[in-house]
Amino acid sequence: MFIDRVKIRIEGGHGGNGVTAFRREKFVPRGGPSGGDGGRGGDVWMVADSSLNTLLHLRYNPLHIAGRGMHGEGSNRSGKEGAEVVVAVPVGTQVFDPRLNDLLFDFNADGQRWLAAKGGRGGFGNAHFTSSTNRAPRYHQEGSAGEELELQLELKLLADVGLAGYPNAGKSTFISAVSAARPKIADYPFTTLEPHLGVVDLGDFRTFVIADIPGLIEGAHEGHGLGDRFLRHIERTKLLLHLVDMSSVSGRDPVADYEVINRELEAYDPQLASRPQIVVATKIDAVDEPERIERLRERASQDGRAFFAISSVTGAGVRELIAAVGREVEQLRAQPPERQGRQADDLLLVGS
Ligand SMILES: Nc1nc2c(ncn2[C@@H]2O[C@H](COP(=O)(O)OP(=O)(O)OP(=O)(O)O)[C@@H](O)[C@H]2O)c(=O)[nH]1
Ligand SMILES: [Mg+2]
Repeated sequence: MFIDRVKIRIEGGHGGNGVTAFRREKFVPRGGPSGGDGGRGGDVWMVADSSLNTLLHLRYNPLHIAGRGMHGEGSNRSGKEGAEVVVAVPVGTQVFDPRLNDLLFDFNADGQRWLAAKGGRGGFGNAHFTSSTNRAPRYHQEGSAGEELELQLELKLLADVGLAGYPNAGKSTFISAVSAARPKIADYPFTTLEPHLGVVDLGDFRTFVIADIPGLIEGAHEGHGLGDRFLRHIERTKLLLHLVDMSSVSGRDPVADYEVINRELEAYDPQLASRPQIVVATKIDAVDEPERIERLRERASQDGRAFFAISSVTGAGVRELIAAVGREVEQLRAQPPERQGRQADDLLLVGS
């Protein structure tokens, strides 16, 4: 199961109570007030951890309460602070207030920490209230409750490049050929039921991340096929690779496929449709009529889009494509990030 949306509840630790106490010493008839303060409740922190890539661990563990502060003690001893709790989330997690739908925090770098709920204050002990007019206060404060809140977490995979295309277009085969990702590949539509990420290594420590998502079909924006809900995983990509099946046995018209998918992208989010797109003719090892490729090349150039023809099986054209994608990604990364949209009605579960 691939989970990318989860609600958690967090509570800062309760502060410890102050205490009322008086010194008792031999030969000192009336010791002064000596009640210590309660300890602060622990805080709840959230921290981005790049070794995680789902929110699944939180689905089964939605409640996170930091430790209570200890109560104060006599002899002016303060209570110990409550232990903090750290909730680890994948990089790319966004935190929303579920009541107002406000974005509270956006984890976009490994190791980023965010103070999500503060622990409660410890109460003062009676020693704290001693003054010239009240030398023997007989009261103390209770500790206060920590912050309590519900948080909606959403994970959008942070990929640079998104794959779009019909089911069976060869998306998963392509990502397997260029990265260590191993999504299932099969000769039937809707093999991929959940998003996969692959890291492509360009050498010299240069990498980019590709997201393979389930295929789209006509009417996906109305829920046909698996619908368009997986497109949210490529909403934040910088570049789309639009894969189109060229194989003669597919019996499909490449240009019509290309146009249908672009209409679905447009229906989902016009911004996504206007994102830089490279058109990729796939399975060229299985093409009997090369004019199919030429027609798509021409259609792509009408839209001012770069065009590549590849075979993930023989490797033809793959290196050239990856090099071009790498260059484009690096250029796009250098530009300021655009504003990110978000869907209000995202599904709770994504995947099988
Ligand atoms: N001959 C040939 N077959 C390919 C090539 N790439 C993919 N295929 C085959 O096409 C079929 C579909 O490939 P997938 O990679 O699963 O396609 P997909 O786009 O991920 O499909 P969904 O996950 O269903 O959307 C499989 O049988 C692959 O072996 C290629 O370059 N040449
Ligand atoms: Mg697939």
